[in-house]
Amino acid sequence: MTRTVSTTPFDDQKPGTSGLRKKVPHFRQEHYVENFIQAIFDAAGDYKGKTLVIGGDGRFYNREVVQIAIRMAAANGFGRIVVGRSGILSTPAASHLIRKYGAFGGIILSASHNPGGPEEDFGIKFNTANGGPAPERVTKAIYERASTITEYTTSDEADLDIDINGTFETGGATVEVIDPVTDYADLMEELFDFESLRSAIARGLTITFDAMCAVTGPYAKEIFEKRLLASPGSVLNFMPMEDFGGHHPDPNLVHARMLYDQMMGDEATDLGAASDGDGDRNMIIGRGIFVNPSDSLAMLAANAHLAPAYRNGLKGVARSMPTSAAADRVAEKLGIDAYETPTGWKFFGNLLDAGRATICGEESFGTGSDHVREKDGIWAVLLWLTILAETGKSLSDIAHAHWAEYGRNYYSRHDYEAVDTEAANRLVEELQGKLGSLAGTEAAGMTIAKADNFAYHDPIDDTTTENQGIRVIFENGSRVVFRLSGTGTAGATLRVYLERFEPADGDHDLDPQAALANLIKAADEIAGIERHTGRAEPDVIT
Ligand code: G16
Repeated sequence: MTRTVSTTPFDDQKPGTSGLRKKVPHFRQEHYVENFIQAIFDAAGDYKGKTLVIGGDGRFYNREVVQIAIRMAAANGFGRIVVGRSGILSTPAASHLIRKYGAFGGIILSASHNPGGPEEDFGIKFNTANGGPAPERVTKAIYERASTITEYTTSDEADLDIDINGTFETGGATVEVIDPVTDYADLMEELFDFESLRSAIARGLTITFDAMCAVTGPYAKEIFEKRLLASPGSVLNFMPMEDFGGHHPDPNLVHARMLYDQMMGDEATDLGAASDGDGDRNMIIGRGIFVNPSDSLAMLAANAHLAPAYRNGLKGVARSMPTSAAADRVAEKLGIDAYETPTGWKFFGNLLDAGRATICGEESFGTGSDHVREKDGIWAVLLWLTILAETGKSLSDIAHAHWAEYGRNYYSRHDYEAVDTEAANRLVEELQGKLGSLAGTEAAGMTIAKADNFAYHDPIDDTTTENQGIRVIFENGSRVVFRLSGTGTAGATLRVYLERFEPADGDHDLDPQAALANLIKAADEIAGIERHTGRAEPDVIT
């Protein structure tokens, strides 16, 4: 029976860079989940009788919220609800299903790369009919609705058995529980030449994929080991766990250290890759070489034509502002447009929908294409595998040839995590206050050419988004960007993005931290990082 429940609003249901992310105990407060889901439905428009996709990355609390979401979706009048078996869907797979089934949208339960467990993180995100994260205007409307909500609609229907595929009728809606992997794996077979990848693997091309005890395990097993016949054991940590085995499912040099160490040693395979909690991020490592995400984006764009889906070329390339400009150089050579957007995959949606960009990427280990409207970890790995298979070259050779052609954008991101929020805000305010007077001054012996706070004008819907990160650009072309993360759940995370260009005929084999040493010094001089945060060193360097 459908029933209306009285509630009072919470004042903190403001979606961040990617949905609402909080600690599990916070989400477990009475009405907290229901309020937010109702706010999504109320803000999202006319969905009566339409299809909703529901799934998540399998983290702790996923199963309970899937049942709540099913009950509420049915009670609110959705006609059809498509759920990944056991409540599982990787974020790119959910994006694909929304598009494939012509759904009104999807609710994706994930806190991405953040840790999981009873005291750890949880998240709820709404994706719209194009398969992409809800744009700013929708997330704003959700927040406004959540801030004034007085009731939500649910039902007394019992929990459904979501551990078997099948079709159920509940609360006036049809619920389809489907295999979470098949549609996605089939899509990958359409984009890439699996036959040719299989023969390259049979000839000896090897891969190690670390699923980090997160959602991509079953996807990677199916695609790499079952369909491409990579040797059993190529996929590591493939059993999704509610707490990700106690680790951060964050594919970077700190949290995917085991894979990194393997790839730097005698046990290295031709390609090493990892993805995150919900399967949208990727980390790429070759034998003895880590490729940072900004370079990976540029190299994928330069070589994408080797895969059937991109044989006819790219329409454009887009990157988030803090991502290095390496991809811009490729776009210039290819004679296609390059776009610079704020951090957040949602900003790529319009460009992809309008056919302006084919490949997008971010420094935060995200790359994807117009096949879905989310970044896609396994897609990036398959494109790299294709490049290795088609060229017969090592990843190191490909990277060095790339830098010899385009030059190298030495790049690193320094994260200061769980910083006192007030201290972080003071740092940003102080920086903002002196933006106008920085040009012409020196830091670490380098002259500042320009400093601003990045604003983005969307060429498709004409909206402007301001305050997206403070950029300090030096006369020698180097750059430091300061931004506060929009995905953390404890205090503030200060991100400092560092970039220095080394021309095509320069030295491309420096340790990035050494190559950027002067810029690191300049960043502290300009922003007073240690003075404000009390931290002499970042917590995570990628
Ligand atoms: C999300 C967004 C990305 C963004 C990243 C980091 O990724 O989808 O677009 O680059 O967060 O954001 P921030 O710097 O604000 O923490 P994910 O993988 O967490 O969904």
